Amino acid sequence: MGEPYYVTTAISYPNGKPHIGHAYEAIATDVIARNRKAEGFDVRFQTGTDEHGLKMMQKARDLGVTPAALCDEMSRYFRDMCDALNIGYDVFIRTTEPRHHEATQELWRRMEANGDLYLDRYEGWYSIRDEAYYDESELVAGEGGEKLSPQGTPVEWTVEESWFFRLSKYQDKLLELYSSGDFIKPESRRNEVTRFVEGGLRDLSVSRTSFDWGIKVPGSENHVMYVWVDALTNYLTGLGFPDENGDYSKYWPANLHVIGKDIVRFHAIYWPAFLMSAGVPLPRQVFGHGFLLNRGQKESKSLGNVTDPIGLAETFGVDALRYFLMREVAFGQDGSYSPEAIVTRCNAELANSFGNLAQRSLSMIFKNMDGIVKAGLPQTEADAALFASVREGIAGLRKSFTDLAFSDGLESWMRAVFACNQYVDEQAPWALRKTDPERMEAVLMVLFQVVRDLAIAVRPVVPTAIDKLLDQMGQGADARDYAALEAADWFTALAASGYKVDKPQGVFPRLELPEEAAA
Ligand code: ME8
Repeated sequence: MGEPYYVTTAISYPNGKPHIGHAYEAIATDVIARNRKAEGFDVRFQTGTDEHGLKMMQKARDLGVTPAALCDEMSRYFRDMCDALNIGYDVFIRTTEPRHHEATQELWRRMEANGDLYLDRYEGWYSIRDEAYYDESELVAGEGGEKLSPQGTPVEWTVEESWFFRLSKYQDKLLELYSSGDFIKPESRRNEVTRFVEGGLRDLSVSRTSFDWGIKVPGSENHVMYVWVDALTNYLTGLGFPDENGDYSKYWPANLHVIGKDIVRFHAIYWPAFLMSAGVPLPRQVFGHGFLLNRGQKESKSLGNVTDPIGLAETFGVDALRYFLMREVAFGQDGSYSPEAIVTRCNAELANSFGNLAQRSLSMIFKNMDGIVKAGLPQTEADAALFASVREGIAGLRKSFTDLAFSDGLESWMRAVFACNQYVDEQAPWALRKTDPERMEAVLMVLFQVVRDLAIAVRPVVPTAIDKLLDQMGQGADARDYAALEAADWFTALAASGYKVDKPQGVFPRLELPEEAAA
């Protein structure tokens, strides 16, 4: 097994069904996990649901059910979404699990032992929706002049006895963390957080007495912990913390927390401060991705434009949705989607360019060579040039994916696909069939090899379709990682095995715009 690599998504609030933002984050993180696996890492991938807090309690009360029953029901939708989108997580964590209570209480005890927790009174503007207190200066005015949080959610003046965390003590250490290395990405978010922390940090209220749907504060049982202390600790719980043997010793500190831009503050300020206080090593990176908009607009129940991501995957196919999101949106920035954009992008790149290249190549081998794979045919300069272009395109993809620049990586891959299609047009194997059948065979064998390499390269993004394609190319299920790209003798070995290509089945169908979307 390779070097450990631990990656997480945020854990979702299951107070509604999963939306496209949840799907986007899960897909992006799954692509990262599959890419790291392909690169030879020993990957651990965790996702889950964040089930405590006032919001869940109120929702359960409105529905006349217990919070626990509501959480069971709602968390299921998030697991189902992961299944529907081919999200290959290793651990799905729920914060209502007993092991999570234990882990969080242990983290609390360690922060307390370090002298960072004290009891006081809290007054301030609290947003239930954001589960956060805001400073007067941060509030904005609503349309009717009412006070709203910076996220536009209602706030209420709240007074309660509370435990406090000495966040102010960590200001310098946090600034040092941001300035050295890559803790916060992308750069724009690092700058935002740095400016915020430079403005001064106040101690943080970390317990509530006004409700009880949460994790009890050890030794202070009328308090439940602030939901963010609870939620952030999930990243440790899933590794067995506080047991520091086993998975924890292998995978902590996490390599990457993938989260959306609205919760960067919690992950880049509170989380490292809690960990510093508890004497736990810090994760290496927090990446704040952008928001996904529906035709440029935020989805909301009142606009009636909320999209069910599972429905999108059913309409266009899981792989097409995954490809679209990774290709269309520059990771880190906001992006927009629409049925037209999905159809246009996927037809141009997956169906017409790569899908067609693969299908044409395998069909010609099947028809004109009885499907036989032949090694050792003479090569021309054009062949060598194509191999070089494909190598370069794949190297570009790998480099960009390592930097989490997925759209750039796929663009580099597409350039190699275009080079292949241009090669097919120039070599015109259908014409060679009559004039120079030997050369035709050589051309088709070049195509077989480059299609295989391009397929392996893009597999983390569109795993199902690529596996179907590689199955038709005699590629072993255990030889689809990037190490296979460097295997020198795979092609001669395949030819020597007597492998024959069967009548190929296309794996990237052309998409149609559904009628209701076209109307
Ligand atoms: O914030 N586009 O949960 P959540 C892209 N429980 N990403 C989006 C998005 C959109 N339109 N809307 C939300 C929480 N997200 C907490 C996290 S982690 C210890 C606790 C992202 O269900 C959002 O930024 O509101 C977050 O990363 C994730 O979806 C879950 O959001």
